[in-house]
Parts: sequence; structure tokens; C-alpha cells
Amino acid sequence: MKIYYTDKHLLHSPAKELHRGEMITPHEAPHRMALLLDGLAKHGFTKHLSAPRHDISCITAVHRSDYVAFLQSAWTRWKAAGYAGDVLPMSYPYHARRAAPPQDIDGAAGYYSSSADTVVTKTTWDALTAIADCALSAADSALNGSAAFALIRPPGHHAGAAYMSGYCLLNNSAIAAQAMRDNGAKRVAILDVDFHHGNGTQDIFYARDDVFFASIHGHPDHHFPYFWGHTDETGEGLGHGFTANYPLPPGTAYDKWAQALHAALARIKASRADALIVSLGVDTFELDPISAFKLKTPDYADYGAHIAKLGLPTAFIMEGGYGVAEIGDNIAGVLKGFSGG
Ligand code: Q9C
Ligand code: ZN
Repeated sequence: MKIYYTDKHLLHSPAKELHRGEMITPHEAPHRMALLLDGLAKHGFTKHLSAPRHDISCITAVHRSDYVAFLQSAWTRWKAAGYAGDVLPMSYPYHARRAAPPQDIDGAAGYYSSSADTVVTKTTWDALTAIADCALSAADSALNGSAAFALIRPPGHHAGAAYMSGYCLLNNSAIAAQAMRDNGAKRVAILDVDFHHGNGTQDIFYARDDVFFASIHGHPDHHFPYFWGHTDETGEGLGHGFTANYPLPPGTAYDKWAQALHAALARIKASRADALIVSLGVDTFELDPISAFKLKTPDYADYGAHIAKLGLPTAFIMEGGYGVAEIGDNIAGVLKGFSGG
């Protein structure tokens, strides 16, 4: 298992998170990576590869160029407007009320967002390109015959073509999946095992038949992103039948979760994908502070082994998993289980 890492994730360090009516210390912040690095080291995962710079076209292949321009300029524009803190949107368009963003950066930030938990800091863009390179190198490695893990933060699966959301700004898994397509995979499958529904990834590929998307997650009646992830969301147009959602109730433990996994893996097999992206969030863990499933540490190795049975070139892309001492044990479990112990 090759592991791609960069310490440039430190360049995205939100000052605060707006959470349930309070400004709190962010759940998604550099301390997550510190915990994860420590935990992985205990399991012998100490070797990290650095990723070469990939072309910006790998990013604009799934993200709208006006959104990329927004991410690059948002902090400077926010400061030029005299606003304090990080770029934290709070005014949202009522669905697609206008085709273009307003001139004011506060309004523009809302236009390019779908939840007030995600900010742009002065150096966020530099973090995002460096971690996207890790995801892209993991995809390259998988296609070249070596399974790989992108050990990155911030996560990506809530980011759509033109919006940030749920701590995510660029959709690393979508960028990696698209790169696999562009580098010879005819069909790619994305398996999203993060506790939260991967709405951004679903959205990006919703009308396509070359990227199959399956997500197992907390039911949107109870959990973020609230408006996506129902079973009746199955794709549209050409993409009809290429999205599969497995929403599960709060309190779900591994037996029921694994049933959903087996159903998702059967669908992936049937999709005849020739490469796989795993959106690997471990916020399914029983002690995760913002989630509600009951997976235990040994379950991660078990499901890693099941994923391996697909026999596909595979890139794991880090998504969520928050503030628990076991985050490294759980990621190590998936990687070891996948690699055969
Ligand atoms: N009251 C990932 O795990 N929380 N993102 C919003 C609204 C957002 C989690 C709560 C949680 C996003 C990648
Ligand atoms: Zn999550």
C-alpha cells in the first residue's frame, strides 16, 4: 500500500466552526492529521510518498472554473471588503435563483457554498492543490498496479462542481476518479463509506454512465447533508442506475452496515468497473463525536478484506473521521484488511 502525504494540509486551518448555534473549535482541523499520523505509525505505516504537481486541468475536469477562481481569490476579496476572520458564507441562494454570483464577496461565498461549516482561509488554495496531488498520485499508482492511500485533509466528498460544503472544498475522490477515466479506465466505481452521504460526488457524476457511485451513510432524515442520499436517488439521464444509496438509521452497528456493504459491492461488480475509488471516512466509528453509527475497531479490517475481493485497482482517499484516539487504528485496519492482514 503506497501512502501519499503532504504537510501542506497545515495551510488549511479554520479558526472556528459554526456548529449547532455556536462558534466552536473546528472538528476538521490539523489536529486530526496529527492523531492519524501517530495512529498509523503505531501500525508500521511510517513511509509517506510525496506527490508530484498535477495540472490544474485535473481539477477543472470536475470543478467549474468560476468556482476554482472563487476559491483562489475569496480570501483576498474578503479582506479587501474589510470583513473579519475567514471567508464564512451565510447568505445562500434559494436554489438556482440566479445564474451568476453577486459582486459582493459575502454574497459570492454563499453562491459557492451549501452549508456554513466550511471556510476559506488565506492559504486554503495551496493546501487544496497539494492534497489533490496526493489523491491524483494515489489514482495513478492504482492504475499502475499498486493500491494506494491519499492521507489527506480537508476531506472532499461534500464538494460539488461549484460549491464547498461539509468541511470540503475540492472533491478529491471525484478528481481521482476522473483522472482514472482520463488515464485509461473505461468505467470507474466510487464506494463512499464515510458516515455522511457523499453528495458532492453523487452530484458531479449524477448524469454519467462511466462512473458508478455507491454510498453507505446516516439517513438524511437525521444527518448532514440532509437533502441528499435517499434510496430513490439513482441517477438521471444517461446516469440512470449509476448511483446507489444505502441510508441507515442512527445506531447502526456492523452487522447491518456490512449487509449494505455487500449490496453495494454486488452493484459495483455488476457495473463492470475496471478501477475503484474508496472515499474512506472512518466517522462510522462508535465514538465519533459528530456521527451515529456503532462500528468497532476490528470491523474496519473486516470490511477492508471484503473490498479487496473486488480485485480492482484501488485508491483510498481520506474523507471524515473526527477527534478520536482510534482514528489511526481504524484507517490502518482498512488498509491492512485490504492488503490481506
Ligand atoms: N449542523 C465529513 O465527514 N456538519 N464531513 C454540519 C450542521 C457537517 C462532515 C452540521 C459535517 C460534515 C467529510
Ligand atoms: Zn463524514
